[in-house]
Amino acid sequence: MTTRRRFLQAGAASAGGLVIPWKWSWANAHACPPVPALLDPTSIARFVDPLPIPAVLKPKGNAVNAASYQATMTEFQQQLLPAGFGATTVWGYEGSFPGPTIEARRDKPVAVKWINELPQHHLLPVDTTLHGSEPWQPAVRTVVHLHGAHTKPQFDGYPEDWYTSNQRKNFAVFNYKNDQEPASLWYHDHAVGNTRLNVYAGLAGLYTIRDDVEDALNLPSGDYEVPLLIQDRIFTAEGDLFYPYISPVPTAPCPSVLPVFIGDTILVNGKSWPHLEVEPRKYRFRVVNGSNSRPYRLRLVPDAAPDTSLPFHQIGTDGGLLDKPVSVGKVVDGNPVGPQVTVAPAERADIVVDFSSFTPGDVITMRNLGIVDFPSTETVTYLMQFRVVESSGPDTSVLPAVLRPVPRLDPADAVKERNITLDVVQDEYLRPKFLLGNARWMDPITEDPRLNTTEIWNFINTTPNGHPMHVHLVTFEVLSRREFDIDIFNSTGEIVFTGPERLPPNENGRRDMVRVPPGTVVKIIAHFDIPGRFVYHCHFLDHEDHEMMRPFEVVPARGKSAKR
Ligand SMILES: [Cu+2]
Repeated sequence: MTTRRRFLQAGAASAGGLVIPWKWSWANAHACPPVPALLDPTSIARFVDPLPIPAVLKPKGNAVNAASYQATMTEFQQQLLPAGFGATTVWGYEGSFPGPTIEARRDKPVAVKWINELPQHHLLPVDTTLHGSEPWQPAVRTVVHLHGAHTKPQFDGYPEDWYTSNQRKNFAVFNYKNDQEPASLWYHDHAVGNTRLNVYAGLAGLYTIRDDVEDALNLPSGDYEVPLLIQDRIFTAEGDLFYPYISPVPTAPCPSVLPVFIGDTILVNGKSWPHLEVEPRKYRFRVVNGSNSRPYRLRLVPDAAPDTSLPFHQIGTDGGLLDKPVSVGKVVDGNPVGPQVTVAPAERADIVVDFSSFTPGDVITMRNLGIVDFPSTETVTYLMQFRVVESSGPDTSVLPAVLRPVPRLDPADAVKERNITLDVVQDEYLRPKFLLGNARWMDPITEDPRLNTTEIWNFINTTPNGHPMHVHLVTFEVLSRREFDIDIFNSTGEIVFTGPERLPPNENGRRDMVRVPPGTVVKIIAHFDIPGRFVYHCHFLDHEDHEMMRPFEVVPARGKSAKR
C-alpha cells in the first residue's frame, strides 16, 4: 500500500479537491519513479486456496419489463494471494473481484444500473499521452461493456460514454434484451484510453445466458458447472497490483502504455493458482480469458502421468454452443499433439471434462503451453489444480453427440466484402502503435454496414504479431484463416495466399473473437441488425487503448446517419 501511495503522490497533484492526473512530457522519461520491489511469483505457494466461485447477483426488484439489477464499482481490499501475503487493493463491482455473475435467460430482458463510486485517483499510473486520456480528462472514468451482447448502441458501453463518481449522474442504466443464443458473456470496463488499467484493477465479471433448449441437453450443471475467469497479474512485494509503466522504448513518456502486458502470476476467479475439488464425474467449465494480453493454450495434465494429458471436449465458444462436441487439438500441423484448447484475451471456451477415470487422491493440473506468434512466457505454465475427491452420487449428466444447430450465415447473402488491414506504425514517442485500416480512433468512420445486411470482413494482418480481434454487436462466423504474401500485398494491395485454409472445428461456431496471426487473412461473416455506432478492436487492451480500435456505424439507409 505505502509503495503505491508514495508513487501516486509523486505523480499527481491536488487542486481544489480535484486530483490532476499524471502529466509527463517525454522530457520526463528519465524522471520515472523507481519501480517498487516486486513479489517473486515463485515465492507464492501454488494451489493453496480453493477456487472462489463468484456470487450470483440478486435482482433489486422488477422494473416494468426487465429483471432489474444494480452494481456499484468501488475500491476495496481482497485476499488474492494466499494467507501470509497482504490483502490487495482492487476495484470491483458490489465489493467483489471478479464482480458477481449475472444469470440471464434468453429473451428475458435485464436492466443493470452500473454505478461509479470509485475514488478520484487511479489505482494505477495513467498514461496521459493516449487519446482520451489527456491530462485534462478525469483519471478515473468508467463505462461497462457487456462483451458478447446483442444490444442497442446506447447500452453497449461506447468508450466515450464514460462517467465519473463525482458527476451528478454517476451511473448508467443499460438494458440487455438477451435476444441471442445462450452463451458465456462477460462484462468489463471499456473507457477510452484506460480500459487496460480499469480491467486490470478488477472491473470484470461474468454474465451467463441460458435457455430451455440448452437446459434439456442435461449437460453437467449446478455444482458441476464452474466458471474459470483466467487473468494474469504482477504484484508488488507488499501484495499490491503492479502494472509496468516504463516502456521498453527509451523515448517513451512515463508512465507509458506497453506494447503488451504479460503478468507472472495467474489468478483464476480472483485467486492466485487455486485448486478445485472435483468428483470422479463430468464437469462443465466455462473458461473465460480475462487477461489483458496473454493467450493460453490449456492442457489438463495428471500429476501421476506428467507426459500425458487428459482428453476433453469443447462444447461451446464465445457465441454459444457448437453443433456437436469437438475433441480438441488432436493433431494440428506444426503444433504439439495433445488435447488442448486455446483462448486468446476475451475468448471463451465452454468445455466438458470427464474425471471419471480418476480415483480420490488423484491430482490433475491445468497447464499453459503458450502459443506461437502471440505474447507468452515460459514462466507461467501452471494455472490451477483439480483434486479428485469421493463421489457424492451418480453422474446423470450427459455429453450429447449433438448439441444444437449453430445458426449459419450464407456467404452468398453478403452485400459487401471489406478489407481491413492490421498495421503497425510508430507514434510520436517512437512507440509501436497498431492501427486498423491505417486509421486512428478519431478518423472518420469507414465501416458503415447497412441495417439488416450481411457483410464479409477480411482482417489482413501485416504486423509481426498476432491480434485477437473483437467486433461488438454481432456474433460472426469465421469462414477461413489463411497465410498470404505480405510483401506482394504491401507493394500491390493484392492478396496472394501462400497456405491452405485452416480453421479448427472448435472455432466453427458463432464467435465475437477471432485470432488473427501475423501474415494471415481471417475472413469473417456477420449480420448487422441494430442501427447505430459500435466499435471493433484488438482485444490486447494495450493495443485497444493505443488506437487499435475503430468505430463502425450500422446505417439505416443510404445517406442517412444512424442515431447513437
Ligand atoms: Cu493487437
